Amino acid sequence: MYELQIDDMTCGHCASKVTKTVIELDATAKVEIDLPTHKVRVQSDTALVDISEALADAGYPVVASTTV
Ligand SMILES: [Cu+2]
Repeated sequence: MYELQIDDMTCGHCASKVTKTVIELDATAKVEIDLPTHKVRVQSDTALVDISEALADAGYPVVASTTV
């Protein structure tokens, strides 16, 4: 599981865009969003670097990430 910090994710629209971006990369991924802290938890076999790249391309750069 990855924990991503995405400061530019500020509303429900952003949250759904972030979720959609990850799901497009891995349809089996589980995405959990905590909007107040701008944190995203992702359960996926896709490499963290690929997820981060896709999110940056979608306009939501990952400012910090950890594998938990
Ligand atoms: Cu938004």
